[in-house]
Amino acid sequence: MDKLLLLVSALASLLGAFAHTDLSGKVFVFPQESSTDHVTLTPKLEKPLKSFTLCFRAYSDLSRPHSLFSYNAQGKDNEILVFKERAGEYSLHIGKTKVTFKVAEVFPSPTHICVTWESSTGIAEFWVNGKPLVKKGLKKGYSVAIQPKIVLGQEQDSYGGAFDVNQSFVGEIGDLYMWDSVLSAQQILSVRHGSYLLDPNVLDWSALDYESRGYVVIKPLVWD
Ligand SMILES: *[C@@H]1O[C@H](CO)[C@@H](O)[C@H](O)[C@H]1NC(C)=O
Ligand SMILES: [Ca+2]
Repeated sequence: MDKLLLLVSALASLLGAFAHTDLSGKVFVFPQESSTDHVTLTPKLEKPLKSFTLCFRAYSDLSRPHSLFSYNAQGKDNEILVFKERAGEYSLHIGKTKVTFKVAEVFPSPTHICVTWESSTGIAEFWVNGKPLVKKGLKKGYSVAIQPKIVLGQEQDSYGGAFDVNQSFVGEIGDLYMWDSVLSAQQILSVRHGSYLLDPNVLDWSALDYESRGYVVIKPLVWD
């Protein structure tokens, strides 16, 4: 009996460690500024990324610069970084190179963001609330390294750490999905309206493998 209990609890903790959680209709709330509170996401990635689409919703009233999505590979800072510089200005970093995107926006307001990039042309698209911003180009021919640390809530300057309180995220993030391809305009609009029929094969909010540290709370999504 004791052995059985032991086995059951060992199995349960194993399942717990590898659990995929369905966070549909929920957000991570980062309620307080810190240099520690964050969530680490584990993606499904087997080969370097030659293209990707990343979509998520964010709601924050921070007016200072802050990180929205920080993807570092071993020895490679800002392999992918989605960053908000100020109201109306976002930046995308790939392989440490940066481009900026400007948008007329009401601040603060809930935003749905999609970012796409393809190595073959280097073209990056940035969509805010279903509106495509002016395309930019960076890192043509590059491949994004795998085995990343993907962090929400903080901006990494090392592999999984070296956070800066002044770049931390305070607010709510949800509906985060990532594909290893560039979605079409029509697909991006359908994602914005909550259709995730297109299998998000890198990160899937409805089957999320994550670990949270510090003051991070899961709550229902009450805005969109
Ligand atoms: C963060 O910003 C504050 C106010 O500007 C400044 O005093 C502080 O040194 C900064 N902290 C870090 C770690 O950069
Ligand atoms: Ca960084």
